[in-house]
Amino acid sequence: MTRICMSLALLGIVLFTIGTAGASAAAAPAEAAAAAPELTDPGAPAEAIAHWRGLRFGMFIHWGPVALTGHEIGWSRGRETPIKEYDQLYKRFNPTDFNADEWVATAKAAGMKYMVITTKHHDGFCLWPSDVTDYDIGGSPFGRDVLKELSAACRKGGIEFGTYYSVCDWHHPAFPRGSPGGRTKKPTADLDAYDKYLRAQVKELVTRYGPLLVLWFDVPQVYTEDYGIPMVRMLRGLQPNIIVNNRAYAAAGRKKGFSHQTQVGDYTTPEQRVGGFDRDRPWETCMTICRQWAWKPNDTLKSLEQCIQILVRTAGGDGNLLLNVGPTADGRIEKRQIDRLKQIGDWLGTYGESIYGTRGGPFKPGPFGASTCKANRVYLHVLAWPGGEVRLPPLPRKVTAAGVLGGGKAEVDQTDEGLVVHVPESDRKDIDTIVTLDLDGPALAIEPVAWSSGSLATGAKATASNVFAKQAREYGPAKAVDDDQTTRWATDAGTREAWMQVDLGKPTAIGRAVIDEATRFGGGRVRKFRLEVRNGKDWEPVLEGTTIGRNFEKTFGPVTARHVRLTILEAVEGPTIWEFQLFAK
Ligand code: FHN
Repeated sequence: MTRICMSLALLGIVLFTIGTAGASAAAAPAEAAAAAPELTDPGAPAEAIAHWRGLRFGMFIHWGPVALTGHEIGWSRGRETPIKEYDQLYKRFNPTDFNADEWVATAKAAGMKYMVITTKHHDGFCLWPSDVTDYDIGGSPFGRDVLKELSAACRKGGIEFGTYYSVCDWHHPAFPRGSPGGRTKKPTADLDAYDKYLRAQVKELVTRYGPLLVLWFDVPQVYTEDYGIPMVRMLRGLQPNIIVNNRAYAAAGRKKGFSHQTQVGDYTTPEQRVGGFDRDRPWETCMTICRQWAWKPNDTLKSLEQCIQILVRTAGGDGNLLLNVGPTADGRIEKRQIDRLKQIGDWLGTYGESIYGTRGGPFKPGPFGASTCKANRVYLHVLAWPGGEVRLPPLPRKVTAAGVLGGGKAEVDQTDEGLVVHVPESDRKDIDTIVTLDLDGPALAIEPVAWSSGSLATGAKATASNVFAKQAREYGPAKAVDDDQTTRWATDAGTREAWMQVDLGKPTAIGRAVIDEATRFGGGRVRKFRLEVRNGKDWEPVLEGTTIGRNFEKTFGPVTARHVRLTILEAVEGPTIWEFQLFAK
C-alpha cells in the first residue's frame, strides 16, 4: 500500500526543485511522489496489517509517576498538579510491586493478544533509560528498565509488544507547546531540535525493545508531516513490518482531530467510542476500562456487559479493540480490573472463534448487535432481541445450517426479502447470543449490508435544541436517526432539558417508539421525558415517561403526524441518544 501524504507547500517545494521537469504547480501527487519518494509513507506490508487485524484485542497501559497523584497522565501537569511538583514525581516513583510477568498473565487471561504501553506520554517522562534525556526511569528510585522487562515478558508469554509514544512533549524545552494542556508556547521552541530528539528516542524503542507490533504515536500538535513522514520512513527502514497508527504527525489540511486522520499511518484510531463499520481502512478503538487513562482511585469500572458489547461491536465493524488499564504507583493492576479482564477472557475462552481471525460483517452493526465472519461462517452477535426475533436484510448466499455457539437451537427463515432469526429464550445467552450461519460460499465475499431498523424516522430531517460543542457532524440529532449504533445525538455537559425533533416529510401513522439512550457514561441520564406530535402549530403529548435507558420501547396512539419531538424535561447530565425510532405499530 502506498500513501501519497503531502502538503501542498511540500508539493510546491518539490515541484520548484524539479523545475526542469516543467511540472505544473498542480502536478499529480503521484508524479511528485515519484520525484520525491522521501515525502511519501509506503505504509506497512499488507501481511503485517492482516496479522495485526487477526489479533483483534489488545491491552493499552497508561502508566508513569503521575500514578502517585491519581490524576490524569499529562493533562494534570499544571492543572491539578503544579508543573514543578509534577516534574519531581519521578524522584518518588518506586513501583516495587511491578511484575511484568504478572501484567502479561493478566493480559493473556483476558484473551488479549498484544500490549501497548505509554513509554512517554505528553509529560515527557520516559519509562526506559534513554540516552538522550535524564528525565527517565533511570533517574527514579526504581531505576529498572520497564520496557526491557515488559517486552521480554511479552515474548515469553506469547503476546505481542507495542509502544505508545507521545509526539507532543510538554516537558521538553524544544517542543513548541507546553502545560497545561499543550496550550502554552515555549520561548525555547525548536522543532528541528525536537525532531532530532524524537527520532533518537523512537529509534531506541525499535532497536532495543523490538521487533514491535506497533508504534502508537499520539497528539502531534505542531509536529507536521514534513517532519513526520521522513520520521515514519526511518522507522519502517529499521523494522519494515512495523505498524504505525494515524497520529504520528499532523497532516496538512487536517479538519478533525488526529484520531480521524485517514491519510496518515496504517490505521485510524477512534477513541472512547466504537468506530464505524469499515473494512477498507484498518482501525482500532482505544477505550478505558474505567474512565481515566491513568490510575484513579475509585474510578468507575465498566461492567462485563459493556466490555463485551464494546468488543463485539468493534469486531463487528471490522476493528480492533485496545482496552486500557492504569496501573497503580506501586506497580499493580487493580484486582477489580484484573477480575473484569478475567471475565472477558472466560467469555473469549468459549466464544473467541467469533472474534479472533474474523472480519466484520456482512451485516453491519445495528440495534440487534453485530456480525463477524470467517470462511463460510457468519457469527451473528445478538445483543438484544427487539420483538423477540432478529430481522435482517437478505443475503446472496444460502444459509445451509444454523446453530448457537456454546449450544442451543436457532431457526432461520430465509427468503428473498431477508432473514428472520429465532432462538428460544431458554437457549439465549447472557450478554451475547452468537448465532452461527453456515453459508454455501465465502462470507467475506458478500457486500456488507446495512441493517435497517425499518424506523419511519431513519434519515428524516432532524433538529435539536442543543448539540455537544455545536459539532452537528459528529453529535447532531441526525446521528440518532441513522440506524448506526456507534453514533449518537449528544448535548453539552450540564444540559438538563433538551429536545430533538424529526420531520417525517408528510403526515405519517405512528404507534410505537424505540429510544436507545447512551448509558455507557454511568447509566441513563434522563429522569423525565415526553413524546409529542404536531400537525398544525400546536404540539400534543402522546407519551410521557421517566427513565429511558437502553432500547426503551413503548406503544401509544396510534396517531398521524408529520413532526415528532422527543422532549427531555429533566436530566441529571447532558442527555445523549444512540437511536430514536418510530414505527407504525
Ligand atoms: O491526550 C491523550 C490521552 O491522554 C490518551 O493518551 C489518549 C489515548 O488514545 N490519547 C490522547 C487523547 O486523544
